[in-house]
Amino acid sequence: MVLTPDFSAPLPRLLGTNGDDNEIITVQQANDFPGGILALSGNDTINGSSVNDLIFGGRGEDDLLGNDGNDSLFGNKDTDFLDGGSGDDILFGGKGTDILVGGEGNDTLIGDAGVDIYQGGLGSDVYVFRTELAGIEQDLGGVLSILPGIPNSIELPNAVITDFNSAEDIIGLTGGLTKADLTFEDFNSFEEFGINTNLVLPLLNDELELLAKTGISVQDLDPNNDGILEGTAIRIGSTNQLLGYVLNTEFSEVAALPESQFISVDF
Ligand SMILES: [Ca+2]
Ligand SMILES: [Ca+2]
Ligand SMILES: [Ca+2]
Repeated sequence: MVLTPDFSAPLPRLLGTNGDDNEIITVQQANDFPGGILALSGNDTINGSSVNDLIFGGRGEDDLLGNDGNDSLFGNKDTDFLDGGSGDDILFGGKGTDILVGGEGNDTLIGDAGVDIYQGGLGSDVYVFRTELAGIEQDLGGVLSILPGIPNSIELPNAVITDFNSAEDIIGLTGGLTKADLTFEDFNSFEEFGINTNLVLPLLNDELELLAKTGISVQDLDPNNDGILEGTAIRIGSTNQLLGYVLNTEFSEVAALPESQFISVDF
């Protein structure tokens, strides 16, 4: 488990192995290798330095921690946990279900395919919805027998925002959409899925372990512990496709945000 310098790229970088890498980046490594750290395959845990880090998790289930500094973290494929720490960080979840935690500072959280969980923390954070991935349906036929009452299929949110602060947080939209293209309505998980989440949670051990690691608690998601997730559903008006959920907000509060809190993002 060692990082290998690679001077063949335009900017010098450090390569991990195709196994599980567990590395703590030094300030000198971060400064000497502006091309960043590529952890390659494997389930990697990479701890950034106290200065600005650029870290790519590669394939596998990766934990990338930026710590201090303005960091850019890329989870790449599979289920990843990205934590920017303090500073103004940019987190790219990549494909797969990812949990993105911004921490202190003004962070930008960007998912991809798969349901992404966003927690921006303190600061004015930008939560990006990928409009081109709206309205994806998940067939629930396989679990119908153990959870009677649930629908045959559900529409997956592109992202779930867990800690939206309407005083300073921002919704980022790809594809040139603006606030005028969106609709806002109440979201209630019991009405949507026909089941109390307390009944589902025991079936989600892996997901709960991942949540525990990120510092997001079930209490954060469901503050009054009634087994029902509530908030705002944001849809694309013209197609009625679901973009995502903003938990623990009133839809009227999100709908009343000024247009300046919805920005177009491109990357
Ligand atoms: Ca690796
Ligand atoms: Ca940071
Ligand atoms: Ca933040």
